[in-house]
Amino acid sequence: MYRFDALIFDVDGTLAETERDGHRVAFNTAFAEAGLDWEWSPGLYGELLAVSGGKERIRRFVADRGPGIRVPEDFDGFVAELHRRKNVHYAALLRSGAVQLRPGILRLLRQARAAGKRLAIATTTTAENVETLLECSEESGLVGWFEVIAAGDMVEAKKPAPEIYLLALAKLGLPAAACIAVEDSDNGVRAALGAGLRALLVTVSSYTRGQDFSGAAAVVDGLGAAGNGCKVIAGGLQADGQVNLAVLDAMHQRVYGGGSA
Ligand code: XBP
Ligand code: MG
Repeated sequence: MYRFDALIFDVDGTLAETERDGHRVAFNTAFAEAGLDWEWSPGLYGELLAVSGGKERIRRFVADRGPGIRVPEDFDGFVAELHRRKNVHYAALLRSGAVQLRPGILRLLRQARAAGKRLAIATTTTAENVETLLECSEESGLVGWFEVIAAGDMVEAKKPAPEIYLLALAKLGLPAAACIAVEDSDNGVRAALGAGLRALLVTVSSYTRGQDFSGAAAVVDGLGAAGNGCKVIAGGLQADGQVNLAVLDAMHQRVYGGGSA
């Protein structure tokens, strides 16, 4: 009944607010464990998020600190190990319940599944991190709902490059016009648009408020949940407090004017 075939979701900031109380805290724990005196405050972390990808973020931080900073000779190995330990701490945080799915996510996923829509993920983080996040939700077996998980180092260039979305589309075997993408950041918007995904909804997250989402079909402050309705920021959606499949279908129609190819 709806004229699109699949929903493709970003993860960090979109499925859940993972950054401040998840990845950031885990990075700091890994730094302390490695004997480094690095501390990423919530504010500094917001600036560092301009670089997507945890390993890439560490590299940028080191580069920005200039020649004064002492790093081991095997810099690649050092970054890889720090990042591996960060993800061990991140998984523990997820299992402790430090991060929840955003309001309305499960509602929309359940509706999509009931309507036979295909679900995919296109993320900068690792597949393991995605799986742990989904496994920690109240919906058991949620990870199995996603037919495609395009993640992390499966591609050479991370967002804002379009590669991860192109990979998700290739794995789905669908043209961009048959899909709706949901993102939370400017880097994500550029990646999705670069892959031709014009039916693109932005659900702004705590770190991305105020970013430039030009080109997105619509911008909301969330998907909305009972007693916690969403606000439409741009794009004129008739969401009436909650983004559901009918709202997304209307957005898709507006972008493609009736055809889906
Ligand atoms: C999210 C990211 C990720 C996470 C950490 O971007 O940039 O780097 O901060 O993930 P997006 P890793 O939401 O656009 O995918 O440390 O596992 O890379
Ligand atoms: Mg994101």
